[in-house]
Amino acid sequence: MKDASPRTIYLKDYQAPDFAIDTTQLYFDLYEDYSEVTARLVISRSAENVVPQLVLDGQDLKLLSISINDCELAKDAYEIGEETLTLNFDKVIVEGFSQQNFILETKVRIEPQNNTSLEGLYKSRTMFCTQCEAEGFRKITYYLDRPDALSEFTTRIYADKSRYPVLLSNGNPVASGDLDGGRHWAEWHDPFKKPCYLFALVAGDLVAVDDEFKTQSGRDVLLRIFVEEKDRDKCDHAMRSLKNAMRWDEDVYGREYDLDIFMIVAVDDFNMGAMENKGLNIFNTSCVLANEKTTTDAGFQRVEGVVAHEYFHNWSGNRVTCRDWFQLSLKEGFTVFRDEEFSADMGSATVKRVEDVSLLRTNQFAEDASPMAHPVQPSSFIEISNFYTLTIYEKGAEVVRMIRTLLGPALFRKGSDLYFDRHDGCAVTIEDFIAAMADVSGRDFSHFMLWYQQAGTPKLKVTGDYNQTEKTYTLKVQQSCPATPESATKKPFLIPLDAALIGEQGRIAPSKVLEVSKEQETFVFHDVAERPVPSLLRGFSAPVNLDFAYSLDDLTRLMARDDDGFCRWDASQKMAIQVINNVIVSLANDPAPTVDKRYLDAFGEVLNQAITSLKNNDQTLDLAMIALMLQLPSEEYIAQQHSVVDVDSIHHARARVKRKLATTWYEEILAGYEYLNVPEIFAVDAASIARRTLKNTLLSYLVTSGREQAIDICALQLATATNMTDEIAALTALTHSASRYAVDQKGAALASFYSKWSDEALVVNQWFAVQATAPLPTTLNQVEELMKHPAFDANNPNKLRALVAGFCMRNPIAFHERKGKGYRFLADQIIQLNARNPQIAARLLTPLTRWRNYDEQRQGLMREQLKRISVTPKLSKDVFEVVTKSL
Ligand code: B3K
Ligand code: ZN
Repeated sequence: MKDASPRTIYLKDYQAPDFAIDTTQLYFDLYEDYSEVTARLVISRSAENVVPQLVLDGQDLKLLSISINDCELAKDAYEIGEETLTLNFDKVIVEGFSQQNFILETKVRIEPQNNTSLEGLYKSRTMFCTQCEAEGFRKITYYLDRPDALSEFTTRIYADKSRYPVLLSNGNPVASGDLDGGRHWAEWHDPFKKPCYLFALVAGDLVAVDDEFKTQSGRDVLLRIFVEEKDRDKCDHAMRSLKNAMRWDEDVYGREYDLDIFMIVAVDDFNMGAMENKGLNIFNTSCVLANEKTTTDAGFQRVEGVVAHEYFHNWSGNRVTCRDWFQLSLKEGFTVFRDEEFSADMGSATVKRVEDVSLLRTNQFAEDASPMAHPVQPSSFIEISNFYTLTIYEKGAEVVRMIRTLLGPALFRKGSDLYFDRHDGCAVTIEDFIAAMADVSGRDFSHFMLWYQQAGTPKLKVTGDYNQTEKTYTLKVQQSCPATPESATKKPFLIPLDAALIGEQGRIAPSKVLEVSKEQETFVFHDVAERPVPSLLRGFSAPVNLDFAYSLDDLTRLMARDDDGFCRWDASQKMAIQVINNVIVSLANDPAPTVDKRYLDAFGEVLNQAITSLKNNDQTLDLAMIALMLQLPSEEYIAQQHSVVDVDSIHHARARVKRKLATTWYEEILAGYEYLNVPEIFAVDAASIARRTLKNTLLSYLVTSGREQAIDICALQLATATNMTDEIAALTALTHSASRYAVDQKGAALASFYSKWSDEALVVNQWFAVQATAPLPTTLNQVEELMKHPAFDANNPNKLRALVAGFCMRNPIAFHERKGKGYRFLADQIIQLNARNPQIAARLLTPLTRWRNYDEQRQGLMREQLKRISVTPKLSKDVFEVVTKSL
């Protein structure tokens, strides 16, 4: 349990450490009911003239011995606090001792087998593993647990040989050997200095899948993915992704791998996706294992993206690291930007952009509008674990993307080269990154820095005016930004607004990046031959809310004629939102409102275009884009457009529009489905994924029609699917359907799916998630029942994410049930998790922090649960911070 009286940490208080740990030698003695860690640290003073003390971090450690220069210390020479070990040099009586340079050795006892926080050294099933970022190393040994303390690590691990034949740590293997009593040992040395958050250790019974990579300078690197024997057949995709990422980073950023070995280990119990420990990445199984039978296309893409992300950290994060945790986005924003671009290059770039923007607009914009809003470079925090957010990651990536837009790709690359060269081996700040970009371009970034310092999503209100006689088109742009916790008033941002004009037949002028820097600005386009529709924020050139009063006719034109794929898709979404919003308004006094025909027609046009191209076997049409344009915006995204979220109306209006589309175009949807539902050799390339995405989008519409024929088709797909994408799509459509005919079949379908896949934990998680996200009144009961299922494990974050987060974060209509049962359920879970796994507990709180978005009754019910959580005894820092900031 962490500190009982949480303290706020401020960026402005940053001070460089007084000491450096030049080398770190670690000895781990691993046993079943305890483990011992000996740390031998060569320490030198790096600052003069300060108090004769050294304060090390440490938490939940039992100190067994402590010595300086190999002399045991007297009791009064050190002091053990709740989270610290303080050495009082004045009391150190050791011959020849100097504060300038000495060796500190400590030995501590810890209990990894009882560590359910999954931070520090812990056990995942039968294996020992670690997670140290951000501040988990202090649960392993006394240390300077801060990212600006870089040290050279040597690690020796002792363990039982039969249970733990594989012993791993960072860097290169040095030596190993056998011991009496069935034990053995291995030693690793990492030649690159690193902060302790990048330390890793693994001990387990694992098999390795091996490959190799030749770097651009001709060095051979051994690549090893360690998994349990049963998962040996699920490593190929991660390995291929890793090699692609290594090649890509050489080609696009000139970055080469630096050790002789690169390892990935898959573990079941992990708080997030994966961790970039130097040379020894530790992965959540969900982000590394993949094969067609058990993994959906989204799963394959996630593996590719996360493998690349962690690999890219070797430079953006490890070789050049963060000075302090306020700089987290320095490594995360930049690395997300890098992995997004990598995935775009590996598959369909437009689809990738649409997916990334969807995530950002749906979830990061919501965070920015919530009590947890914070700048990309926060100025304070209580618990850093709470700041691994969409703002740090996804908005951080958008900010880097804007820099590239402003500089152009060539200068951006020069800037990144300079950044890596200038700061290699150092712990630096976001300002250092920007300085490199400024130095190569001569551009002044002082105004741009507001993107790092001000939270909140700017709003761009744009109007357009065509002057027929002058042949000019004038855009008036006005920017504003809502207040956020750290500042009520905002200075105007520097916003790159990529814009073009679309005529009846297509783009009528080259696109250009307008730099909006003031509250109000006007831009004039000349020689505009016809009245255009503006294509704005092309490629989503800035993370802002765009407000332009497009008519349905304007949007139809953009959908058909815009040459920017993102804007084409966005037009389809804007159109759907207008239509759904109209239905919401009409629903108040008409139980069966009509759906605007222009939208039905536009949908039919996109659909027919796809059918024609399928019929003619025309490969030029991007079927993935078609699928995305046919999908309605999520309830969560629609909710964003409302100042008071009416969960029920949004759900019913959206469902109504979907049903109307499904019945209006039933025959066409069926025809499209049949063209696509043919036996194919499974592949995970962009074209194959596109075909499956479109097919399953169409299946979802078919089932929405409620027709028995459609449900039979769905059941047949479920029974005969040869890959998990098709199988889970059919299971989802069937399980989420409210039609009687489907309801009668779903029990058997779910039972047979479970018995088929009960040995595959990751598939069982999907089975949990499908049930938790069913938008039905019975779902909460179902979720409560499933929590008693033998396959559920409340200590496993993946299971919690599937069931609890699935229900509370991805099922608005069921979670926000009027009486507040969903809120109470969530609070119960958080109160229990608070003690066991504070990080996950705090993360699960997110939906309750958004209480201000709802009607008064729901607000009251949500706050009641927040208050209940806030008075829980021994509240962790993690939960404390989120609850108090949101109440
Ligand atoms: N850097 C890690 C995240 C660590 C989270 C610690 N609570 C994974 C990543 O972003 O690559
Ligand atoms: Zn990362």
